Amino acid sequence: MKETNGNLLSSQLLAQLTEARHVLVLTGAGMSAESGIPTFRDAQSGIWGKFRPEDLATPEAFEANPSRVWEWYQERRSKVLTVRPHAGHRALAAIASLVPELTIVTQNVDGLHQLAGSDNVAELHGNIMRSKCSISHRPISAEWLSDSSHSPPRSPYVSKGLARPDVVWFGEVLPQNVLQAAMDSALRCDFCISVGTTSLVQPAASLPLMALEHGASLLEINPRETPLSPHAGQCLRGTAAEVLPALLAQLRASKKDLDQRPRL
Ligand code: BV8
Repeated sequence: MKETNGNLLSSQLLAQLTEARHVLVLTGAGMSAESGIPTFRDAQSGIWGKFRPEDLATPEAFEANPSRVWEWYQERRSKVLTVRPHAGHRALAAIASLVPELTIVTQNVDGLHQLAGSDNVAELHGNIMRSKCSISHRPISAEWLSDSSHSPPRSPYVSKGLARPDVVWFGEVLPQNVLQAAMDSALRCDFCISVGTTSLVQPAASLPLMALEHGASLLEINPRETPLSPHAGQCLRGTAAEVLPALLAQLRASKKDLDQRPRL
């Protein structure tokens, strides 16, 4: 593993990225940090300071106190509505136009990759802007929610059901179609980039290792070391909004260089 501060990909990894046919990018909460969304394990602020996210993002927490969990998500939703993608999100969307295939698999629930123009995005943990019935799991419209004075609103489908965020809580299985697509990408990709994740939450954290086991190159972008770091070909110790635009510039130059080489 080659650890470098700053933004420059090694010549070996740059060559592999330039020749890559399918790039898989796994993103975590650190990808959204510079858009102003606190990472999942950053200290919670305000009234939520006394709670750990892991203790709120569970079916048991919702069962025990639906209103507290609903209000936590309502506050996070209102934050998501105020933020925009940053240069790192836009760089990933631009890198996708330089390689034959790029898949983003995100643990984030904020929709920022799609807002930045990325279209091949697998939301492993759902999306905070969607709501569903706590029993039937059928989608509940924003209109239904806005007409309700309850917190959380009741479900329109099942009498004992409640509205809940359409996200995957700890202890819940991931949407199988999304997980299957993510695993297919991990098995097929030849270059994997892990950005802004502690690499602790499963099964997401296993994807870069699956890619590595199937011969892919592995790059980690994270200001701090993670359990994935020792397995990476290179770790760029910088932030998403700094490193990804620099990676885009390096790849553009390398692709141009490749195109100008005489065909033997
Ligand atoms: C499941 C949605 C079947 C909700 C989330 C195997 C081993 C051990 C445990 C398990 C296992 N299999 C299953 C489990 C249990 C559990 C789990 O993994 N627990 C962990 C804590 C050990 N997994 C599950 O329950 C999953 N379900 O597997 O079902 C099953 C069930 C039970 C038992 C067995 C099998 C469901 C997991 C999904 C949980 N839902 N989110 C919501 O958002 O409210 S996960 C949540 O954590 C977020 O999605 C978040 O993205 C994710 C992961 O955290 P990170 O993204 O890494 O974020 P974090 O804040 O931790 O770190 C930020 C990182 O960014 C840091 O590294 C930091 O250095 C870096 N950073 C900071 N700033 C920047 C930056 N990087 C770049 N630029 C910056 N500017």
